[in-house]
Amino acid sequence: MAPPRTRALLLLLLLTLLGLGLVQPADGQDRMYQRFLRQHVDPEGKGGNDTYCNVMMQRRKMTTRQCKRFNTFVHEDIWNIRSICSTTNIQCKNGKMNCHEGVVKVTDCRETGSSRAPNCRYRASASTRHVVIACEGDPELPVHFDR
Ligand code: 5FA
Repeated sequence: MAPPRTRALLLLLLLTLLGLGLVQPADGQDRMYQRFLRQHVDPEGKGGNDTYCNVMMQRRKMTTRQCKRFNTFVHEDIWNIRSICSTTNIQCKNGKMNCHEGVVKVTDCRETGSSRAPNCRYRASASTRHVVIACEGDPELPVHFDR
């Protein structure tokens, strides 16, 4: 067993790394997965029009402090989305290699110029397109919508 001073220093180091976000507790990945589901997954929704974006961006809590500028909702079963995590790794925008590409049905919501929180206003664009998501963990789960 390490002496008390060493243990205190190790604890301090761990807390510093946690604070800097350089290490994540085990449930960090689950939190990111839940955040991904809230922000990007709507299997039942047909989407496609401005009203859908205006309502969903508010309902999914992306308009509280400020209007999120751009957000994509994916209209696919969560298992289809999760299966993208098992395709070939590609590079994410941040340079990491934990991204994966798939083709899915989406509604892209882009904030209009005249929008002010909490009354955020969006233009919708519906398509079936290539998307790139980042996955983490074992089993790998989607944690970030890259592009
Ligand atoms: N993040 C970024 N790249 C990641 C990667 N390769 N693997 C795991 N996590 C990754 O970052 C948004 C969040 O995604 C951060 O918590 C980052 O650590 C993580 P961003 O894309 O750099 O910022 P942004 O302002 O473009 O993203 P947001 O608008 O918040 O949301 P997005 O819809 O773009 O992404 P989201 O699905 O992560 O919310």
